[in-house]
Amino acid sequence: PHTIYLKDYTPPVYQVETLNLKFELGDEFTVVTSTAHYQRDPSHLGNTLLELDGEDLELISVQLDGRYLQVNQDYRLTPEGLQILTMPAQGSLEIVTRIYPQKNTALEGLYQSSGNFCTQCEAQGFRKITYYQDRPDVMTLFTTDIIAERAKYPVLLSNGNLVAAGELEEGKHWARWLDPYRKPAYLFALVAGHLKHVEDFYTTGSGRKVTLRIYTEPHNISKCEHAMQSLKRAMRWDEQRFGLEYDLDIYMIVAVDDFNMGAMENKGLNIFNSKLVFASPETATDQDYINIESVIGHEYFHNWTGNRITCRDWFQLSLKEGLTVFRDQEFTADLHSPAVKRIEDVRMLRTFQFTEDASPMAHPIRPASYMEINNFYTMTVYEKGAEVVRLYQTLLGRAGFRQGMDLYFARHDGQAVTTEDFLAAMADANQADLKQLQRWYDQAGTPEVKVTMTYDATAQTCRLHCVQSIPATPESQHKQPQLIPLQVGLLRETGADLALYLEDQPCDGILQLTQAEQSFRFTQVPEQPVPSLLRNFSAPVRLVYPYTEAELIFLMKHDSDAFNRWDAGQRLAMRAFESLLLDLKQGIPLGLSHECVCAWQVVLTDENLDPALRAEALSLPSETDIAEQLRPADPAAIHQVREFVLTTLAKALRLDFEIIFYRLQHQGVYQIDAASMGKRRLKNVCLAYLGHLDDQAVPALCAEQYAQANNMTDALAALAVLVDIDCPERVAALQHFHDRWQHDPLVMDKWFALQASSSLPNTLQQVQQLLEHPLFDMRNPNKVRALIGSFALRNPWHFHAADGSGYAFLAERVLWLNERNPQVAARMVRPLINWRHYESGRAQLMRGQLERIQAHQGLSADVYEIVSKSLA
Ligand code: DPP
Ligand code: ZN
Repeated sequence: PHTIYLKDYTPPVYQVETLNLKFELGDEFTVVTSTAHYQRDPSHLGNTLLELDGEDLELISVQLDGRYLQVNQDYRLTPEGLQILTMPAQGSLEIVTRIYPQKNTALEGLYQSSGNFCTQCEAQGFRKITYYQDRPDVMTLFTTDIIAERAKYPVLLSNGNLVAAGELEEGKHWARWLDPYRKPAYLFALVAGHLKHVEDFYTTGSGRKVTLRIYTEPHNISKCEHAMQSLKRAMRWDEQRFGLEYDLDIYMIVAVDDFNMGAMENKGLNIFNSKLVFASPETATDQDYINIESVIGHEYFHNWTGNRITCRDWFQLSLKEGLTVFRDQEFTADLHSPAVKRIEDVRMLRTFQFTEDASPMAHPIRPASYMEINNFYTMTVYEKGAEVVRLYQTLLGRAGFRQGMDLYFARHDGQAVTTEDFLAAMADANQADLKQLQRWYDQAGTPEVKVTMTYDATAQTCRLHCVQSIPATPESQHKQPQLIPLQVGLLRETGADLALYLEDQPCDGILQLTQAEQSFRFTQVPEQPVPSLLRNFSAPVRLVYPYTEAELIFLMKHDSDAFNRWDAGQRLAMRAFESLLLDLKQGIPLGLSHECVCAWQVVLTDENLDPALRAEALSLPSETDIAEQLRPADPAAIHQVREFVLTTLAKALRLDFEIIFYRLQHQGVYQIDAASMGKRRLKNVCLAYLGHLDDQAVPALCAEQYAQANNMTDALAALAVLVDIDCPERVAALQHFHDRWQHDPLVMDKWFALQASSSLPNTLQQVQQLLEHPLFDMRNPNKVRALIGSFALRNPWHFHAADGSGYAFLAERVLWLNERNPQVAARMVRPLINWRHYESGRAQLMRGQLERIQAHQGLSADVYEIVSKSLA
């Protein structure tokens, strides 16, 4: 595999005016006829070479303006595709290829899922369908003809509008779709199969009526209502918040069971992992409901940020993904609780993106090079990318951000552009100098901001001294300071916020860090305050401040910023873990301070606090978070101290947990509004704590909740507690769940995932046995993620077993997947790559498995890139 560099970008020599695709879908193979009108860029006078990408294609014929071309004379086949050697300034190329969708296990290009045809073309799947310039800066008008047997494939779909359809001989039929918007090949989609749909309508702000359809296999048709309502909410929200309306007469979503990612925003024809469409109270958790709404929103929002304005090249991926994740985050925040959404997003960012940013795969949100672009659909490009978009809004305000968006659309609608274009639109619309923000796009690594405070009682001033630094990462050792908006508050002894004056000027609390070291002096500060720093997580940085335990407890109680009130609790827990780990090492008996216990009691029992926020506060940093922050990590010790803290809190606050649990126990009819979800969340957090008590009553309590539950959230929460306890109730409930849900693959994913995350001693053995379970299927990405992904990512204690058994297991699965689905294989190998963060015994074992994978013959580019970079 070779490396591709951003600096080598050159515009395409030929543009495509129109593209006609004809698919003859067959039982063994599919014949694709593509007819494209090419037009050479006038600036390229002499160039007659037209390079088309193609992979795994059987070429049948090539015609140029009606004349058959001869191999080696008129065209050449290369490992990357097809070169037309004598391409005139304009001409029509008809290329016929044969492909084998039924044998496509990589799930890229055209493939089958449950016997139906579907496509996944982003990033470079289109080249597995036909020879074409498979790059996002080549945009054209697509017309698609689909021909198939009517009995097997009654539904034939592609992008745009259905313009004609008819019958053919031998029981076949056809349909023609025309997409009136120019688009790159990665947004092409085709679906053919035995599908049913639900239909609804949406009237846009300007009064156009849009048909909305969700297509599924017939047996799932009853589970699409939530997705449909989510789509309508998303359409309304984008009009209200950004003035953006949908632009076609029909919007279709198709749910498929076999899908590498979450969902895909193909123009007018989204294809979704069924996990992100189907919901009913009995089968989907509250989190599933929220995820569905957010991903339906995400793909819908792409219609403007991604489709109408797309990326010039794949280095610009964050242009559409960071922006669209930001938009879906705002959508969820506006519809539910902004504070809860912010906390959850930051929790995920810190757990997974910070880890990635400190790994050998660290890359800027706009990478400068890649081997396999599929490896860059990352937490960094998506989630950190969204944080960088958020920086504009924090700096410019909502109104200023909206002006920037408006200018971005006015300037670039219909174009393929770069992140610089986005920055320029934001800056120009606000007459702001945002040049320094560019560094966020080019430098990898999580910035660290160290703050210290000095208070001068005589002058009544308070100085915050800020030092920023960015760790070395593979792409550069020496970093330039970035523009970091640091939102702060100063708390009085009463807990109230002081009015802020910077050098006697009123201040909104957002400090702009632009230099490596900087001081800010607040005046008119009558008493020594406690600083609240990085409020609402105003930038994706690690904030370091020498807080005392007492100050953190004070902030937990009083901070007016809900995010920081939560974060103070997380910091308090992290301090406790750190000192307990030291005690454990030195053989000192473990203990948790009385003040700490009381601090959590105060939060738990604060009836004025939103139950969801109480639940968040009681959800302590995960073992993965601790490993990430306290290196070199010893996963066994981390597990031990974290369990110690949970058990100590459970014992000390047992009565409170029980009171709250019983009070919230029965809620009647299942509802998915934010308030009901918050109550269920708090109740189930209480149950999880009670699960840490060594008490006979606990399994019975869980078994009862499991049996009584009228919704999946409560059933699963009870089962999750049982799964960590070796008791007859565990066996019975797992068996019951299996028998009840064996017909539903998505629910069974939960059953596999639960067992893979169990803390009981024989978990790896159990996981290995489950690989043989008749309902398990290594070819289905959801199953792989449920069983193997959960074990490697959600069960650090067992995955990092000191004997290396977890690592060996993962490596073996990665090699199996490597042959069949490289994209998923490359995802699964990731838990090994941060081997340098672990104590030396485990580090060596992890490295050993990476070397074993590297030595394997026939390694895909996907896996090779990650493994070789990890070992470098
Ligand atoms: N572009 C897709 C998404 O993020 C990924 N396949 O929505
Ligand atoms: Zn996206």
